[in-house]
Amino acid sequence: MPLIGLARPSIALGTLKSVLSAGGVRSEVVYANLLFASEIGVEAHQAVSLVYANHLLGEWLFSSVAFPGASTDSDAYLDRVLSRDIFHKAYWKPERVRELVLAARARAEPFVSRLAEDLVARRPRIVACSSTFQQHVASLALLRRVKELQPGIVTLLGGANCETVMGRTTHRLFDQVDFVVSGEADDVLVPLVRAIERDGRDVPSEDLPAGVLGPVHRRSGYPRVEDAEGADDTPRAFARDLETIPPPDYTEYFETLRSLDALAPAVTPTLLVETSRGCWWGEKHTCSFCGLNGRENAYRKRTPGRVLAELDDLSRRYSLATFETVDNILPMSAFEDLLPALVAAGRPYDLFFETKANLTRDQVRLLAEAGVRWTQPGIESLSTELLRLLGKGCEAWQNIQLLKWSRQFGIRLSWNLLSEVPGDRDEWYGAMAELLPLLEHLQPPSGVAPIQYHRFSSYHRDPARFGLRLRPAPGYSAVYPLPEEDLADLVYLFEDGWRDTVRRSPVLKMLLDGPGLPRLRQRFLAWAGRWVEGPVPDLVATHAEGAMHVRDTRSVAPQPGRTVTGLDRLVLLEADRAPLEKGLVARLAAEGHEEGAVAESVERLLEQKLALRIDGRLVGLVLQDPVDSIPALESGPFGRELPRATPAET
Ligand code: B12
Ligand code: SF4
Repeated sequence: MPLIGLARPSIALGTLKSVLSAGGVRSEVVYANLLFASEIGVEAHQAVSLVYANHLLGEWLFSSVAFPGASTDSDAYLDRVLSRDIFHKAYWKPERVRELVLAARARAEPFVSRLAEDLVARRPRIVACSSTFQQHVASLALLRRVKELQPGIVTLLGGANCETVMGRTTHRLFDQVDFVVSGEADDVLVPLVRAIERDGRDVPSEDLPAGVLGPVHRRSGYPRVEDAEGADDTPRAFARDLETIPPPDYTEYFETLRSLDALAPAVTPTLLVETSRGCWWGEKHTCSFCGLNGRENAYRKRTPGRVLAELDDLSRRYSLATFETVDNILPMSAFEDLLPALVAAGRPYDLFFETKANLTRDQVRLLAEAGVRWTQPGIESLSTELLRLLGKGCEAWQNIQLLKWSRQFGIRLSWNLLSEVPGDRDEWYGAMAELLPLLEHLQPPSGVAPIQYHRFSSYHRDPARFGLRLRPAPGYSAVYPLPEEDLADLVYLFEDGWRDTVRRSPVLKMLLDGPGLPRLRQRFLAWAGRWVEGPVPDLVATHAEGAMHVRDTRSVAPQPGRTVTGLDRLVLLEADRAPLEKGLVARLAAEGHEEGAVAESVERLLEQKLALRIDGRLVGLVLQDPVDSIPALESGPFGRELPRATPAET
């Protein structure tokens, strides 16, 4: 269902279709997100999608269809959204967005009615929706209409929005939903469908697999389990063995896209593939802001043989060689098996992976050689103090090393600097701001973004520990006609009441904000500006006859070129590995260099801004010629929706 990106087939529905088919159950997938986007136009779809998620604009489009009779003040809601959404303003004038959004909302009701009629005409036994991101309200609207048209049809809902308590609350509040699957449906769907075939809606609770909620629970009470901390929770289904789950079937996605004249030319699709589930890091230390997998982080992975076969099969079936993996984190074993196998196969695919940030130089090079030219390494910060608060398990110097090697080997990064981290100190942002100009030749983050509060994160589970007063993001109250207690159990995004008050009050902001964070934002803009306007700054060395010739086009460059020789050259070469400074001095002294001379050499390199000192280490910043080019934004393994409005008069 709408509203979700257009350039990717659903790996959840593609997989479940294959699971059903393997279990002897016939099913069809309907890409209602594509159908709706084709009706409202790509521009309107983008205008809605680009709005900050906490406003819930995609959900709001369908709220009057899901909850007819509920009163909403559209003008007040849109005024609030349009006045606060900064990103948006770069692309469209607010009046244009209002016009597009209102036109799209007016189409929601007829769209849902027609879709429901079409589905009912196909005479299904079960109608099911997948709900992640902002697909919940449109799904509730559709299932409601289907029930009105044909009360005998059994309805089913699953997806990230149905994880544990959210699934239970959805089921408790909305009786157009007969069954909810909380968690991973791969192993439970076929038994559930068989039980429904046998008993209809009246499947007894003992026949419902763990993680499935049914009408019986409305009468007998919902199943409960204790979570890891002993708190009351709702069960989630869990697939133990990824190897037994068949590859996804994306047939309907490509058929639908091809059939929509208004959409096909504007959408460049990519393929989704899954090599692992859960998070091996989160199994031990979940990052503080992470709400992944309803806290079920148990890590499971597929064998490299299976992954390679699946890449090959999907690529041939859909004539595409671009893949976005949906793994939370790349398995470290991939450096031993999957990635070398991709190199050996001649780098046949263009791949995206989320990875841990503390990778070695050789690991980064291997990623690039294997065709992983775009990664999301969860950098989050260049301050070790902040990284500690965030529970990232790495230090600032490691993140800088990753930035350096990714530029060296031509890997594009998706990364952010997080701000407003609970427990932070403004001086840490200030210290980071001082670093940024030195890194101008490395890829800038996409922004300095305030931390978000997600359900299942440490912030959500124990707000008092972080001094937070979390409440559902304000957009939800414009979407659902529900009291805050229900919303608190239904939704995914939260805001901190106190920070929100500060953010909105210029006086409080002035009193409480220090100079560090604004300075960081300023420095980020300068950095990003140089990359957008071009030419991209360089700090690159060529080597000849025992000398290093360094070309430096950063704004902070003391001079555009210099030759580094002798001990300075030796120290700079060592600094590429970011050694502990003490160890570096001791090592070079043991090799016969005078300790004082080494220390002076270090100071000279710092002055020349060829290295920086952080976390007790000396981090060399210079890239080595030749530097591989980073793939263009438009050529990555992500799909694309075009045209995005240009920052002009639209
Ligand atoms: C890949 C991914 C992305 C990708 C692509 C997403 C896409 N459109 O496919 C990108 C990078 C774009 C992305 C972006 C974001 N993501 Co993301 N992402 C994921 C990730 C890592 C994997 C999703 C996935 O495809 N998994 C594999 C499939 C097979 O699993 P699944 O979708 O969960 O489906 C299973 C079950 O849910 C269930 N199921 C699903 N549908 C149905 C339907 C029925 C009928 C049934 C019975 C069962 C069922 O069975 C399926 C098989 O087991 C998840 C985390 C996770 N591990 O799930 C987060 C996740 C989906 N993302 C999340 C978030 C918050 C975001 C962002 C908002 C992050 C941000 N702050 O910017 C953005 C916004 C994206 C947007 N608005 O479009 C949240 C969503 C929360 C929610 N309630 O919706 C998740 C769950 C992570 C988290 N907890 O924080 N994301
Ligand atoms: S943020 Fe990433 S690395 Fe951290 S626990 Fe979540 S999935 Fe794992």
